[in-house]
Amino acid sequence: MPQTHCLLIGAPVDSGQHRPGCLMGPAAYRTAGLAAALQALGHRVTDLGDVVCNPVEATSANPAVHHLPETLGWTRALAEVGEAACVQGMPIFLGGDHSLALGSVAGMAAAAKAAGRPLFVLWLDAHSDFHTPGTTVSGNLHGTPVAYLAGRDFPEFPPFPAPIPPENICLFGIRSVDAAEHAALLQHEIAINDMRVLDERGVIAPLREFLELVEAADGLLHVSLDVDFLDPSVAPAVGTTVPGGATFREAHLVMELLHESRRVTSLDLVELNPFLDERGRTAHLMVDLVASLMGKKVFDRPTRSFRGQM
Ligand code: 4U7
Ligand code: MN
Ligand code: MN
Ligand code: MN
Repeated sequence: MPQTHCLLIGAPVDSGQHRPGCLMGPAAYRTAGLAAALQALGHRVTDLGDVVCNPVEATSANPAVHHLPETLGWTRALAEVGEAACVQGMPIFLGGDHSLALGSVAGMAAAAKAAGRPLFVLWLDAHSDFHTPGTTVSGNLHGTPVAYLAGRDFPEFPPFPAPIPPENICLFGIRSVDAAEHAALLQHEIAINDMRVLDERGVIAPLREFLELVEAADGLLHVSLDVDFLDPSVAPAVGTTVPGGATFREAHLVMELLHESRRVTSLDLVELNPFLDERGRTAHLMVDLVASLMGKKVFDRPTRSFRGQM
């Protein structure tokens, strides 16, 4: 199995929502043994440490929007660090709330553009995160990154480097969509695999359909994993719990299929709030999911003829 150079990028972002704690995420992933888990699979790991945010002064026309200067600062810093990192290997952003993806995906889009390759995004989340700063009611900018990367109206932000065409975006696991997001999603050809679809079809068929598109286009694939993609019964350490999420095995199966595709080039781990965890179980589950994504198998079948091989 070819080795990957994993670049851990700490993004202690807490400004995209109101409940403090996501800033402890990078430390929790390190404590839960993320680097060692990757090294055990034969990968090379470089921990780039935590990124620092310099706020950018700005105001929004929407009075609900809060912490805009911090969010702009993170967006700029993470895009820069991420773009530089993906030349060396696979950036893994350790969040931090989901507003960090405004920067991480911008960095990946800039790099993809420079390389002349199309970028695809798989969004594993309970929420569609399709608000703009103009439509958000909560004012929590962690609910906006998909709209930013799709090229929607973000007057307060730097223009997105290379807006991602809707057919290159796949929402997976969603079960909470606000009215304004719903109306906007109807105008975009984004693949929406909500939990109703996954109940009916399982995770394999819809995910393979998307991965085939990535393969056919020889694309780069960014995966954004929001802890609330998982059911809160297995992943309690999250501020925005929504019942009816992916089970333990569904989530691992998604990761195993992603590994087999060999297509994933960057990853966000977001929304972990260690302050809400139970003896580190959510942090450990997230580390185990990354291990599955990076090649850990339930049982490593040595040959094709081995009984039980698919
Ligand atoms: B997350 C919400 F109202 N849509 O805008 C909002 F339901 O990154 C939630 O997916 C956003 O966790 C959740 O505040 C953002 C809400
Ligand atoms: Mn999210
Ligand atoms: Mn979410
Ligand atoms: Mn959340």
